[in-house]
Amino acid sequence: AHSRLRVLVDMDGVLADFEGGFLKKYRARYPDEPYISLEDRRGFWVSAQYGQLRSDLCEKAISIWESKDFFIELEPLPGGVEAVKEMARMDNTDVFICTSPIKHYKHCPFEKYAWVERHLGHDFLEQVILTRDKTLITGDVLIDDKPDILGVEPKPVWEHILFTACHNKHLSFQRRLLSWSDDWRAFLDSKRK
Ligand code: BVP
Repeated sequence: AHSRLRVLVDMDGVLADFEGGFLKKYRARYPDEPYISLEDRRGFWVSAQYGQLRSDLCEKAISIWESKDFFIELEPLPGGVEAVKEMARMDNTDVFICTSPIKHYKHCPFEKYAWVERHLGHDFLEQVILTRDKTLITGDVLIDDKPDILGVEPKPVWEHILFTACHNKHLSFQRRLLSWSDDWRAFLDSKRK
């Protein structure tokens, strides 16, 4: 007997280009302020690295993703939408988009649903999980660019595979997906029972 494989896919930095979208809008809004090139990004939190550059830049960075239309206008990362659609068509496979909204809730949760509808279709809204604590969600695999995924559950069910992003490429990590051109199908097959 075989059981179904449940795949959890993160949104920002995995399906949607948060870092590229942030830098473009930050530079447009604050053309005279210093910025951090994607090559120089370190650490998951954009706000923390901007705050280290100059303390007032932390809140300037935050103002970008708290603005209307930030999340809906993020460009899809290459191959991500196609990969998720293919996963959803695979036998014995359930795919969910598992994403943490920011606490400034005026635009972000709405725009995350709108992004999924725009790029994956209305029916895919059934697969969206918004949570600030991914350790509570059960699944076989979590594809996410954040290196440390912590929450109240000390032993999450899923295996985390790190999706490579500008901020995490220098870290050593057990399992990685270098991009959506990498062999995600083989990784999923290795998890099937
Ligand atoms: O909604 C995104 C953006 C936000 O955190 C969420 C990360 O969600 P996951 O990718 O883990 O699902 N976010 C917030 C800050 C700073 C807040 Br203060 C940041 O620097 N980077 C970031 O992604």
